[in-house]
Amino acid sequence: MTSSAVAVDPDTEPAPPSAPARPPGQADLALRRSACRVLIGNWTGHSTVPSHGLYPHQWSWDSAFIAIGLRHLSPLRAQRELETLLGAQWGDGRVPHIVFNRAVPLGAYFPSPDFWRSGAAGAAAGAPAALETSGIVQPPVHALAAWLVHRADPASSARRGFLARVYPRLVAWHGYLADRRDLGGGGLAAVVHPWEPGMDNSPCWDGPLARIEPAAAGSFRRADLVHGAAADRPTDLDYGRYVRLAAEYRDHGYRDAAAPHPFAVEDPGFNALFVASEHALARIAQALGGEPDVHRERAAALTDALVERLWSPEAGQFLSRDLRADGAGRPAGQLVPGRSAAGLLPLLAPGLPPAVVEALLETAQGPHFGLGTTVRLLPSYDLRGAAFDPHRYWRGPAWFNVNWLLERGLRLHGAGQRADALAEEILRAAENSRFAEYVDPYTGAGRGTRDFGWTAALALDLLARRARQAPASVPLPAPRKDS
Ligand code: 2M8
Repeated sequence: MTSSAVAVDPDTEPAPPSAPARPPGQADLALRRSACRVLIGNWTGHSTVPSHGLYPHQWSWDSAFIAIGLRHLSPLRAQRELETLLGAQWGDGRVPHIVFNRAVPLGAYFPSPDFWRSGAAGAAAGAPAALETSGIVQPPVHALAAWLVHRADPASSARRGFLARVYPRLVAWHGYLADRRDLGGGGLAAVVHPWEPGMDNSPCWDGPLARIEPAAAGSFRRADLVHGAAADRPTDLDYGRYVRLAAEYRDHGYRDAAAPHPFAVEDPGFNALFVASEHALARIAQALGGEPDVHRERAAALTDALVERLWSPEAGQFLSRDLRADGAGRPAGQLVPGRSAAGLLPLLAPGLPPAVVEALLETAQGPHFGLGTTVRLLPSYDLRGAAFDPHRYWRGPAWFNVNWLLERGLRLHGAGQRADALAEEILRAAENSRFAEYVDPYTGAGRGTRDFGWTAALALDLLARRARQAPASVPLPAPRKDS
């Protein structure tokens, strides 16, 4: 595939208020209203739940995506969404993947606060005593979200000192990832639980997970099956392994230097978001009159490490690196052969070598991902992979956040027409599926829970982009003489 337009940096596009606006059509207005209804319904007073049933607390990367959409509805709420999350940051800089809402009954979600025991078990790592959180993390989308939220309403952001308050916390968060999570010593952040890269049940984790002794089936009670179909959700065996890994980390005080981390993987999606957010931190530093170069340098070093450690010229995409031996004779430090959509997300990095960009664009449209050819939306896993399943959670379905990120990456690297087409499909699927958690990549049919937070938020964001973009490509009707 060749790039279809001049590269556009989505972060330097005109801020919404100064951009030319097309009056949105009736269909866009209706979709916008529905998306706003979801975001208003999922708001709890200080943050937004992904879904009241399946995920009734605050999730880390969900909140970042939600803030990106919420900024079009209420910039103030979007700021508070991120402030609430960052208010639960630990002393060592980690931003926990769940911030629990004490008003929600304990049994509503598993693993619940009494499993994580953050205040007691995480004391040495600086877990806040007054809040209940998990002890693992999720991808660092937050600085990118903070920058986009600021740009939606720079005046209220400045008045509230939003950037000045979140900047040191975001710096500490990135510092945690760079200093404590570089378990491979090659300059990338490693994830230590399959929930950390956010693509929990990816077939890429099957190998690294196989060496984990699962927690006994009767030792925990899943809450997810009350809300989701068993055929769509992870198996009990996988859950047993998730529980074992989290319990072991907890029992080592969530201290990365002490925990054995039998699951330790460098994920290209996680690190691509680290790069994008480090670039956003540079912009935030500049806006605050501070020093952006340190962030630019880290972004460049991370980009180099991504290419050096995770690029596979044979696959034409990035792969994960398993930092541990598999117990069946495979040594530590091997690339995991499975093709996850995470391996295309480094398109979010502006400084990639052109040959890598070209190969990624080809792979996205080729037989493994079928973008613009066999599927409507980018699947989460290789269409040709033996483990591909269009319905089971992260093993093939299309997710709205991943597609939104890809849309952004395509635009960044000059594939504007492909990005426009993808945005249309995202909006169509969001509307037709009632803001589903994920969809069948071939048909767009909704799966998982509905009225899902980031689906509504990112649809709102794309609608706002469409309204800004339209004058360039769609001629406006001539104004009536008398108006
Ligand atoms: C899913 O993960 C949670 C655990 O964190 C779960 O299955 O219970 C994933 O899709 C994850 O990426 C997402 O952040 C979370 C909440 O939407 O749900």
